[in-house]
Amino acid sequence: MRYNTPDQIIGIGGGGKDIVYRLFAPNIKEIDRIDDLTEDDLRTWVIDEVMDPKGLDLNRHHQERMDAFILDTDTDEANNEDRPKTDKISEVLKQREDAHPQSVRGPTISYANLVEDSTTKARHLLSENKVSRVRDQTGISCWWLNDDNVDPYDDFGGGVFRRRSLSKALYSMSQIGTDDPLNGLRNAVTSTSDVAMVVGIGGGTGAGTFLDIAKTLKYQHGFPDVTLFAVLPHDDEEDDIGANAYAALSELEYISLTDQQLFESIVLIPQFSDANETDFDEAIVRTILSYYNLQGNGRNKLGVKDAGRLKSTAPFTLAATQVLQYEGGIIKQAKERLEQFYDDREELL
Ligand SMILES: Nc1nc2c(ncn2[C@@H]2O[C@H](COP(=O)(O)OP(=O)(O)OP(=O)(O)O)[C@@H](O)[C@H]2O)c(=O)[nH]1
Ligand SMILES: [Mg+2]
Repeated sequence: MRYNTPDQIIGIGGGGKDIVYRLFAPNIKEIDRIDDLTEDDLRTWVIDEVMDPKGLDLNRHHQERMDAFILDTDTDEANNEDRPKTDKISEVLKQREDAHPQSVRGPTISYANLVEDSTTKARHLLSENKVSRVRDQTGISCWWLNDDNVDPYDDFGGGVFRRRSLSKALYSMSQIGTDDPLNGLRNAVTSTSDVAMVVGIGGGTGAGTFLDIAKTLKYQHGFPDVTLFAVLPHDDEEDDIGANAYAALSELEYISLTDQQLFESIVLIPQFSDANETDFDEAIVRTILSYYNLQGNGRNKLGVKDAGRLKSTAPFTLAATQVLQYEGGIIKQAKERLEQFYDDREELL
Protein backbone atom coordinates (compact mmCIF):
# COMPACT_ATOMS: atom_id res chain seq x y z
CA MET A 1 0.00 0.00 0.00
CA ARG A 2 1.26 3.51 -0.85
CA TYR A 3 1.50 6.21 1.75
CA ASN A 4 -0.85 9.04 0.72
CA THR A 5 -0.06 12.75 0.83
CA PRO A 6 -2.07 15.79 -0.15
CA ASP A 7 -1.44 16.70 -3.82
CA GLN A 8 -1.02 20.34 -2.88
CA ILE A 9 -0.37 21.77 0.58
CA ILE A 10 -0.69 25.51 1.17
CA GLY A 11 0.86 27.08 4.27
CA ILE A 12 -0.46 30.61 4.72
CA GLY A 13 1.05 33.14 7.16
CA GLY A 14 3.65 32.53 9.88
CA GLY A 15 2.04 29.50 11.54
CA GLY A 16 0.96 27.82 8.29
CA LYS A 17 4.34 28.15 6.65
CA ASP A 18 6.32 26.89 9.65
CA ILE A 19 4.32 23.69 9.68
CA VAL A 20 4.89 23.15 5.95
CA TYR A 21 8.64 23.77 6.36
CA ARG A 22 8.65 21.17 9.13
CA LEU A 23 6.84 18.72 6.90
CA PHE A 24 9.84 18.87 4.55
CA ALA A 25 12.60 19.21 7.17
CA PRO A 26 11.58 18.25 10.75
CA ASN A 27 14.47 20.12 12.41
CA ILE A 28 14.53 23.18 10.19
CA LYS A 29 14.14 25.60 13.12
CA GLU A 30 17.14 24.11 14.91
CA ILE A 31 19.46 24.65 11.91
CA ASP A 32 21.37 27.92 12.45
CA ARG A 33 22.17 28.71 8.82
CA ILE A 34 19.76 27.52 6.17
CA ASP A 35 22.73 26.91 3.85
CA ASP A 36 23.73 24.07 6.19
CA LEU A 37 20.54 22.12 5.38
CA THR A 38 21.38 18.82 3.69
CA GLU A 39 19.50 15.81 2.33
CA ASP A 40 19.90 14.19 5.77
CA ASP A 41 17.63 16.87 7.23
CA LEU A 42 14.74 15.99 4.91
CA ARG A 43 11.76 13.96 6.07
CA THR A 44 12.81 11.24 3.70
CA TRP A 45 10.20 8.67 4.72
CA VAL A 46 7.57 10.95 3.15
CA ILE A 47 9.65 12.51 0.39
CA ASP A 48 10.98 9.19 -0.95
CA GLU A 49 7.49 7.76 -0.89
CA VAL A 50 6.24 10.60 -3.10
CA MET A 51 9.30 10.29 -5.35
CA ASP A 52 9.21 6.53 -5.72
CA PRO A 53 7.47 5.67 -8.99
CA LYS A 54 6.23 2.22 -7.87
CA GLY A 55 2.62 3.22 -8.33
CA LEU A 56 3.36 4.53 -11.80
CA ASP A 57 3.75 1.03 -13.21
CA LEU A 58 0.42 0.00 -11.77
CA ASN A 59 -1.57 3.05 -12.65
CA ARG A 60 -0.08 6.05 -14.43
CA HIS A 61 -2.70 8.37 -13.00
CA HIS A 62 -1.78 7.61 -9.43
CA GLN A 63 1.74 8.97 -9.23
CA GLU A 64 1.87 10.46 -5.74
CA ARG A 65 2.22 14.26 -5.69
CA MET A 66 3.06 16.73 -2.99
CA ASP A 67 3.55 20.30 -4.15
CA ALA A 68 3.80 22.84 -1.35
CA PHE A 69 2.97 26.52 -1.65
CA ILE A 70 4.00 29.03 0.98
CA LEU A 71 2.04 32.26 1.00
CA ASP A 72 2.54 35.30 3.23
CA THR A 73 2.41 39.09 3.36
CA ASP A 74 5.54 39.57 5.47
CA THR A 75 7.96 41.41 3.16
CA ASP A 76 10.86 41.28 5.67
CA GLU A 77 10.72 37.52 5.99
CA ALA A 78 10.24 37.12 2.20
CA ASN A 79 13.89 37.76 1.37
CA ASN A 80 15.51 37.07 4.75
CA GLU A 81 13.86 33.74 5.45
CA ASP A 82 11.27 32.38 3.08
CA ARG A 83 13.08 32.57 -0.25
CA PRO A 84 16.35 31.23 1.21
CA LYS A 85 14.39 28.40 2.90
CA THR A 86 12.28 27.40 -0.11
CA ASP A 87 15.30 27.70 -2.46
CA LYS A 88 17.47 25.53 -0.21
CA ILE A 89 14.79 22.90 0.35
CA SER A 90 14.18 22.83 -3.43
CA GLU A 91 17.92 22.39 -4.02
CA VAL A 92 18.21 19.37 -1.71
CA LEU A 93 15.00 17.88 -3.09
CA LYS A 94 16.52 18.14 -6.57
CA GLN A 95 19.70 16.40 -5.34
CA ARG A 96 17.60 13.55 -4.02
CA GLU A 97 15.68 13.33 -7.30
CA ASP A 98 18.91 13.27 -9.30
CA ALA A 99 20.33 10.51 -7.11
CA HIS A 100 17.28 8.29 -7.78
CA PRO A 101 18.04 5.40 -10.15
CA GLN A 102 14.96 6.21 -12.22
CA SER A 103 13.81 9.48 -13.72
CA VAL A 104 11.38 10.74 -11.07
CA ARG A 105 9.56 13.89 -10.02
CA GLY A 106 9.56 14.44 -6.28
CA PRO A 107 7.73 16.93 -4.08
CA THR A 108 8.21 20.65 -4.70
CA ILE A 109 8.03 23.77 -2.56
CA SER A 110 7.64 27.38 -3.67
CA TYR A 111 7.05 30.77 -2.10
CA ALA A 112 4.78 33.65 -3.07
CA ASN A 113 4.13 36.96 -1.37
CA LEU A 114 0.69 38.55 -1.58
CA VAL A 115 1.94 42.13 -1.60
CA GLU A 116 4.87 42.14 -3.98
CA ASP A 117 2.96 42.99 -7.14
CA SER A 118 2.73 46.70 -8.02
CA THR A 119 -1.09 46.43 -7.68
CA THR A 120 -0.99 45.43 -4.03
CA LYS A 121 0.60 48.58 -2.61
CA ALA A 122 -1.12 49.87 0.52
CA ARG A 123 -2.12 53.13 -1.16
CA HIS A 124 -4.10 51.22 -3.79
CA LEU A 125 -6.44 50.01 -1.07
CA LEU A 126 -7.60 53.62 -0.94
CA SER A 127 -7.84 54.15 -4.70
CA GLU A 128 -11.42 54.37 -6.00
CA ASN A 129 -10.39 53.21 -9.42
CA LYS A 130 -8.63 50.09 -8.12
CA VAL A 131 -11.39 49.30 -5.64
CA SER A 132 -14.02 49.49 -8.34
CA ARG A 133 -11.98 47.03 -10.46
CA VAL A 134 -11.83 44.69 -7.46
CA ARG A 135 -15.59 45.00 -7.08
CA ASP A 136 -16.18 44.17 -10.75
CA GLN A 137 -13.83 41.23 -10.72
CA THR A 138 -14.73 39.63 -7.40
CA GLY A 139 -18.36 40.61 -6.90
CA ILE A 140 -17.56 42.20 -3.51
CA SER A 141 -20.44 44.57 -2.81
CA CYS A 142 -18.86 46.88 -0.25
CA TRP A 143 -15.34 48.04 0.58
CA TRP A 144 -14.32 48.18 4.23
CA LEU A 145 -11.09 50.23 4.22
CA ASN A 146 -10.46 53.97 4.41
CA ASP A 147 -7.77 56.44 5.62
CA ASP A 148 -8.58 55.58 9.24
CA ASN A 149 -7.45 51.98 8.93
CA VAL A 150 -4.87 52.02 6.10
CA ASP A 151 -1.45 53.62 6.20
CA PRO A 152 -0.73 54.35 2.52
CA TYR A 153 3.02 53.95 3.18
CA ASP A 154 2.73 50.55 4.89
CA ASP A 155 5.27 48.22 3.28
CA PHE A 156 4.06 45.14 5.18
CA GLY A 157 7.43 44.46 6.75
CA GLY A 158 6.32 42.00 9.46
CA GLY A 159 3.02 41.17 7.71
CA VAL A 160 -0.36 42.70 8.45
CA PHE A 161 0.03 42.54 12.25
CA ARG A 162 -3.24 40.69 12.92
CA ARG A 163 -5.38 42.94 10.71
CA ARG A 164 -7.42 40.31 8.91
CA SER A 165 -9.46 42.94 7.13
CA LEU A 166 -6.28 44.20 5.48
CA SER A 167 -5.01 40.85 4.24
CA LYS A 168 -8.48 39.99 2.92
CA ALA A 169 -8.47 43.24 0.91
CA LEU A 170 -4.90 42.66 -0.27
CA TYR A 171 -5.83 39.22 -1.55
CA SER A 172 -8.69 40.60 -3.63
CA MET A 173 -6.42 43.39 -4.88
CA SER A 174 -3.82 40.80 -5.93
CA GLN A 175 -6.44 39.18 -8.14
CA ILE A 176 -6.65 42.23 -10.42
CA GLY A 177 -2.86 42.59 -10.70
CA THR A 178 -0.55 41.48 -13.48
CA ASP A 179 1.29 38.96 -11.35
CA ASP A 180 -1.19 36.72 -9.50
CA PRO A 181 0.75 35.29 -6.54
CA LEU A 182 -1.45 32.21 -6.77
CA ASN A 183 -0.38 31.36 -10.34
CA GLY A 184 1.78 28.39 -9.38
CA LEU A 185 -0.94 27.00 -7.14
CA ARG A 186 -3.66 27.60 -9.71
CA ASN A 187 -1.66 25.72 -12.35
CA ALA A 188 -1.17 22.78 -10.00
CA VAL A 189 -4.75 22.33 -8.73
CA THR A 190 -7.18 20.24 -10.78
CA SER A 191 -10.67 18.93 -10.15
CA THR A 192 -9.26 15.68 -8.73
CA SER A 193 -6.78 17.39 -6.39
CA ASP A 194 -6.61 16.76 -2.68
CA VAL A 195 -5.60 20.14 -1.27
CA ALA A 196 -4.48 20.75 2.33
CA MET A 197 -4.58 24.30 3.69
CA VAL A 198 -2.75 25.11 6.94
CA VAL A 199 -3.21 28.37 8.89
CA GLY A 200 -2.86 29.81 12.37
CA ILE A 201 -6.45 30.91 12.62
CA GLY A 202 -5.74 33.70 15.15
CA GLY A 203 -3.27 35.55 12.91
CA GLY A 204 -3.81 38.24 10.31
CA THR A 205 -2.57 36.92 6.98
CA GLY A 206 -3.63 33.27 7.15
CA ALA A 207 -6.89 33.92 8.96
CA GLY A 208 -7.82 36.80 6.64
CA THR A 209 -7.22 35.04 3.33
CA PHE A 210 -7.84 31.31 3.67
CA LEU A 211 -11.57 31.50 2.91
CA ASP A 212 -11.09 33.58 -0.22
CA ILE A 213 -8.26 31.39 -1.45
CA ALA A 214 -10.37 28.27 -0.87
CA LYS A 215 -13.21 29.94 -2.79
CA THR A 216 -10.91 30.75 -5.73
CA LEU A 217 -9.66 27.17 -5.89
CA LYS A 218 -13.07 25.62 -5.45
CA TYR A 219 -15.00 27.67 -7.97
CA GLN A 220 -12.29 28.30 -10.56
CA HIS A 221 -10.51 24.96 -10.54
CA GLY A 222 -13.26 22.38 -10.82
CA PHE A 223 -14.19 21.75 -7.16
CA PRO A 224 -11.08 20.06 -5.78
CA ASP A 225 -11.29 18.61 -2.26
CA VAL A 226 -9.86 21.22 0.10
CA THR A 227 -9.29 20.35 3.76
CA LEU A 228 -8.57 23.09 6.26
CA PHE A 229 -6.16 22.49 9.14
CA ALA A 230 -6.63 25.47 11.44
CA VAL A 231 -4.37 25.91 14.47
CA LEU A 232 -6.35 27.49 17.32
CA PRO A 233 -4.69 30.01 19.65
CA HIS A 234 -3.68 28.90 23.13
CA ASP A 235 -5.05 30.65 26.20
CA ASP A 236 -1.92 32.76 26.90
CA GLU A 237 -2.08 34.62 23.59
CA GLU A 238 -3.06 38.26 23.05
CA ASP A 239 -6.74 39.17 22.95
CA ASP A 240 -6.60 40.19 19.28
CA ILE A 241 -5.46 36.67 18.38
CA GLY A 242 -8.43 35.19 20.22
CA ALA A 243 -10.76 37.70 18.57
CA ASN A 244 -9.42 36.83 15.12
CA ALA A 245 -9.90 33.14 15.73
CA TYR A 246 -13.45 33.77 16.95
CA ALA A 247 -14.22 35.83 13.83
CA ALA A 248 -12.70 33.23 11.49
CA LEU A 249 -14.64 30.41 13.18
CA SER A 250 -17.84 32.46 12.86
CA GLU A 251 -17.19 32.84 9.14
CA LEU A 252 -16.66 29.10 8.83
CA GLU A 253 -19.91 28.56 10.72
CA TYR A 254 -21.70 30.97 8.38
CA ILE A 255 -20.51 29.35 5.16
CA SER A 256 -21.40 25.96 6.53
CA LEU A 257 -24.91 26.92 7.63
CA THR A 258 -25.58 28.64 4.32
CA ASP A 259 -24.52 25.52 2.41
CA GLN A 260 -21.48 27.04 0.72
CA GLN A 261 -19.28 24.02 1.29
CA LEU A 262 -15.73 25.10 0.56
CA PHE A 263 -14.04 22.41 2.59
CA GLU A 264 -14.19 18.65 2.55
CA SER A 265 -13.37 18.79 6.28
CA ILE A 266 -12.42 21.45 8.79
CA VAL A 267 -9.85 20.12 11.25
CA LEU A 268 -9.31 22.36 14.28
CA ILE A 269 -6.03 21.89 16.13
CA PRO A 270 -6.10 23.13 19.74
CA GLN A 271 -2.82 24.45 21.19
CA PHE A 272 -1.72 24.27 24.80
CA SER A 273 0.38 27.11 26.17
CA ASP A 274 2.81 24.75 27.88
CA ALA A 275 3.37 22.52 24.84
CA ASN A 276 6.92 22.27 23.52
CA GLU A 277 6.82 24.08 20.16
CA THR A 278 8.94 21.56 18.27
CA ASP A 279 6.97 18.57 19.55
CA PHE A 280 3.68 20.30 18.93
CA ASP A 281 4.52 21.26 15.35
CA GLU A 282 5.72 17.71 14.69
CA ALA A 283 2.40 16.45 16.03
CA ILE A 284 0.55 18.80 13.65
CA VAL A 285 2.55 17.46 10.70
CA ARG A 286 1.63 13.89 11.76
CA THR A 287 -2.01 14.92 12.18
CA ILE A 288 -2.11 16.18 8.59
CA LEU A 289 -0.37 13.10 7.19
CA SER A 290 -2.60 10.76 9.21
CA TYR A 291 -5.69 12.44 7.82
CA TYR A 292 -4.62 11.54 4.27
CA ASN A 293 -4.04 7.94 5.34
CA LEU A 294 -7.32 7.24 7.06
CA GLN A 295 -8.53 3.86 5.94
CA GLY A 296 -11.80 2.89 4.30
CA ASN A 297 -14.55 5.41 4.75
CA GLY A 298 -12.70 7.28 7.51
CA ARG A 299 -12.26 10.56 5.68
CA ASN A 300 -15.88 10.68 4.55
CA LYS A 301 -16.97 10.11 8.13
CA LEU A 302 -15.04 13.23 9.21
CA GLY A 303 -16.25 15.16 6.18
CA VAL A 304 -18.64 18.06 6.14
CA LYS A 305 -20.99 16.20 3.75
CA ASP A 306 -21.46 13.22 6.06
CA ALA A 307 -22.44 15.58 8.86
CA GLY A 308 -25.34 16.88 6.73
CA ARG A 309 -27.90 15.72 9.26
CA LEU A 310 -26.60 18.18 11.86
CA LYS A 311 -27.94 21.18 10.00
CA SER A 312 -28.06 23.59 12.90
CA THR A 313 -24.33 23.57 13.69
CA ALA A 314 -21.21 23.64 11.56
CA PRO A 315 -19.31 20.35 11.64
CA PHE A 316 -15.70 20.65 12.83
CA THR A 317 -13.25 17.86 13.54
CA LEU A 318 -11.14 18.46 16.62
CA ALA A 319 -7.67 16.93 16.37
CA ALA A 320 -6.05 15.40 19.47
CA THR A 321 -2.55 16.30 18.40
CA GLN A 322 -0.06 13.92 19.94
CA VAL A 323 2.71 11.67 18.71
CA LEU A 324 2.94 8.20 20.23
CA GLN A 325 6.03 6.36 19.14
CA TYR A 326 6.44 2.60 19.31
CA GLU A 327 9.81 0.94 19.11
CA GLY A 328 9.58 -1.07 15.88
CA GLY A 329 12.52 -3.31 16.88
CA ILE A 330 10.95 -4.39 20.18
CA ILE A 331 7.62 -5.18 18.51
CA LYS A 332 9.43 -7.25 15.90
CA GLN A 333 11.35 -9.18 18.58
CA ALA A 334 8.15 -9.83 20.52
CA LYS A 335 6.47 -11.10 17.34
CA GLU A 336 9.40 -13.42 16.60
CA ARG A 337 9.33 -14.76 20.19
CA LEU A 338 5.59 -15.39 19.96
CA GLU A 339 5.98 -17.19 16.63
CA GLN A 340 8.77 -19.31 18.10
CA PHE A 341 6.56 -20.11 21.09
CA TYR A 342 3.73 -21.31 18.78
CA ASP A 343 6.17 -23.36 16.68
CA ASP A 344 7.55 -25.04 19.80
CA ARG A 345 4.03 -25.87 21.04
CA GLU A 346 3.06 -27.26 17.65
CA GLU A 347 6.13 -29.46 17.61
CA LEU A 348 5.41 -30.77 21.11
CA LEU A 349 1.83 -31.64 20.12
N1 LIG B 1 1.84 25.57 15.98
C1 LIG B 1 2.28 26.76 15.60
N2 LIG B 1 1.48 27.81 15.72
C2 LIG B 1 1.94 29.02 15.31
C3 LIG B 1 3.24 29.17 14.77
N3 LIG B 1 3.40 30.48 14.44
C4 LIG B 1 2.24 31.10 14.77
N4 LIG B 1 1.36 30.22 15.29
C5 LIG B 1 0.02 30.50 15.81
O1 LIG B 1 -0.67 31.23 14.79
C6 LIG B 1 -1.36 32.34 15.36
C7 LIG B 1 -0.78 33.60 14.79
O2 LIG B 1 -0.87 33.53 13.43
P1 LIG B 1 0.37 33.75 12.44
O3 LIG B 1 0.35 32.58 11.50
O4 LIG B 1 1.61 34.06 13.16
O5 LIG B 1 -0.14 35.07 11.71
P2 LIG B 1 -0.03 35.45 10.17
O6 LIG B 1 -1.02 34.66 9.40
O7 LIG B 1 1.40 35.39 9.77
O8 LIG B 1 -0.54 36.97 10.18
P3 LIG B 1 0.24 38.34 10.54
O9 LIG B 1 1.58 37.96 11.10
O10 LIG B 1 -0.67 38.99 11.51
O11 LIG B 1 0.35 39.04 9.23
C8 LIG B 1 -1.15 32.26 16.87
O12 LIG B 1 -2.27 31.64 17.46
C9 LIG B 1 0.10 31.41 17.03
O13 LIG B 1 0.10 30.64 18.21
C10 LIG B 1 4.07 28.01 14.66
O14 LIG B 1 5.21 28.05 14.22
N5 LIG B 1 3.54 26.84 15.10
MG1 LIG C 1 3.00 36.74 10.15
